[in-house]
Amino acid sequence: MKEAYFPQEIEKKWQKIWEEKGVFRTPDTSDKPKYYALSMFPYPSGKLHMGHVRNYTITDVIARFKKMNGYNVLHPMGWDSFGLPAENAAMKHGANPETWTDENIAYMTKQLKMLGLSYDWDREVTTCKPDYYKWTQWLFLQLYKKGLAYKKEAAVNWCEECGTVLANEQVIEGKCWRCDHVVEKKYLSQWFLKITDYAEVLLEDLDKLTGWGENVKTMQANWIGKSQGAILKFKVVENDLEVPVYTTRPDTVHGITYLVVAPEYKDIEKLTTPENKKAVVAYRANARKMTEIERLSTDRIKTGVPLGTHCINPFTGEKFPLWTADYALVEYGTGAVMAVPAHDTRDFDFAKKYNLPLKVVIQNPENPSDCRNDAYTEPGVLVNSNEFDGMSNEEAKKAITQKAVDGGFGEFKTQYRLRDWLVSRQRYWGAPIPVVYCDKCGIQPVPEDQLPVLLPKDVDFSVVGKSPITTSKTFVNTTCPCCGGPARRETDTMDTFVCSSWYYLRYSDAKNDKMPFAKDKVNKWLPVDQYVGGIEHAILHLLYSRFFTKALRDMGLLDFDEPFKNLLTQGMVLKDG
Ligand code: HQ5
Ligand code: ZN
Repeated sequence: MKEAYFPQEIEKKWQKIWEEKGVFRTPDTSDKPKYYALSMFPYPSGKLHMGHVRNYTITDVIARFKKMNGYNVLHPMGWDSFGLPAENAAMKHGANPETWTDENIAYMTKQLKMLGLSYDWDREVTTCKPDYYKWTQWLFLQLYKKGLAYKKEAAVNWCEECGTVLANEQVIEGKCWRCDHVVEKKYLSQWFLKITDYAEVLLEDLDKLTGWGENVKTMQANWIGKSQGAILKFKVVENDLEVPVYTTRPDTVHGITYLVVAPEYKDIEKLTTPENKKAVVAYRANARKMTEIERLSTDRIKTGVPLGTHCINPFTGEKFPLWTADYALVEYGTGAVMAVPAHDTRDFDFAKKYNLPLKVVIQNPENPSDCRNDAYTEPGVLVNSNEFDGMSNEEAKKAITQKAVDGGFGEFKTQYRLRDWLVSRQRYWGAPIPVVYCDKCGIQPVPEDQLPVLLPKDVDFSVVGKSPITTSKTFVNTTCPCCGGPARRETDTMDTFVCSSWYYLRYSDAKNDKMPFAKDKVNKWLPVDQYVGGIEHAILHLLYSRFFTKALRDMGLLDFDEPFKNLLTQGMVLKDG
């Protein structure tokens, strides 16, 4: 039986030889053309999952194939080792997240090596190590200096189970992406990255990504959610306030029969008459308890209450009532919507329920007497719209907005659904946000030569309801880099997705201790020629990384527009699916 294949012997033998000869080490300089094959690096959650094995085998096959075809192949591996999963698991096992993470990395490394995957282990990156997170913090400071990182008080997504806030992208159908707990709204002061500055170019450049599947591009385009519309301003009859609304249907403006503001609308108290106050206050209290998913659900019966005040339609001079209803969301547009029940399904349902009038302004060309039992939302010709009668509604969108511009009561407005990326987390196991607070000087970035801001080790992991980092006796109190007086360190840490937004750049120069990476090396190796990973990151990691690449390009740190030339989303291996 000499020819039999004994994997235990032959694989060990060759893996040892590969390791000794360093056959998978990638030189930075070579006559061969470069090829960068990358897998999404794992969370060191314990043991490799078969899903990892599939993902990493696909990339390994590609890397070996390219190597045999004469390419200088970069095929690295590392660890996405900060974040809630590690901290939660560590707490569950009564361990410290660092020890727990280190043990998992050691175990999973052994497993990856047993699989014989062709990695250049010299370029390994581990995001929870100070030699890596120093640069995550440094990049945060560069974003801060550019005005792309800022702190603001906002209604944010809160997961009680995880004890932290979440980014919009981490809320999946109203629930936490990690633990499935229902997400609530809370008012907190948090750090954001200004991804919205890049909304237009993130959308436009999707066209350049010919090596990506249409599904991922469509998901990103929908998430960015560009819409072309108008802001129209309505004067209030009872006082001198104005209510601006954002609409994508300015062509229907002559059909407005009421106006709705969100229960959280900033001027709502001033817009409520004394007689209506009691009902409005009760309605708002109830809305606060509802989740966004409940509020937007299409099968829920819409509710609302009148405020008692009125607005004037500047196009017709007509007076119509103001209502509050929870189908208007304060974060979208201006927090107020003009209601045109004849041509909007939600408005139609609401108007039916509360006996509000309906005025047809777009005619269905096939059935001119339509619009009695349902909203007509298709294109058509304007009627009951003064000088715009007979115009096609697409044409009218422009003409009507132009009239508002000329009359000083409106403007053209492009809007995006994308919100800024909330990156602060009230948790221990993450890169500390490198800022301090001084009573005299306010928010002060930590000077670059004082990085990294190390995670403290003297913490109590058994605390509930607050971040373990706040229990450190050595961490919080510090001195102000500006005036030298006493100051407090930021105790929030960064979302793990900040760490993974630039790891693929670090592999090009993994040991650099002067910079996150040298410009010539990053320009040589990037973009990634083939990226392989799960579809679950379509609008999380893959959008954040595109944003980071563009922001770093604009800072002059690199010279390419897109990080991942070809993308293969392999789908997830799941227990019961
Ligand atoms: C799979 C499974 C499990 C995993 N660290 C992040 C991450 O998702 C990636 C960062 C770039 C943001 C696949 C998964 C992903 C890879 C690593 N996988 N089936 N880490 N049951 O450990 O296919 O889609 O969860 O591409 O393994 O997954 S991870
Ligand atoms: Zn100071």
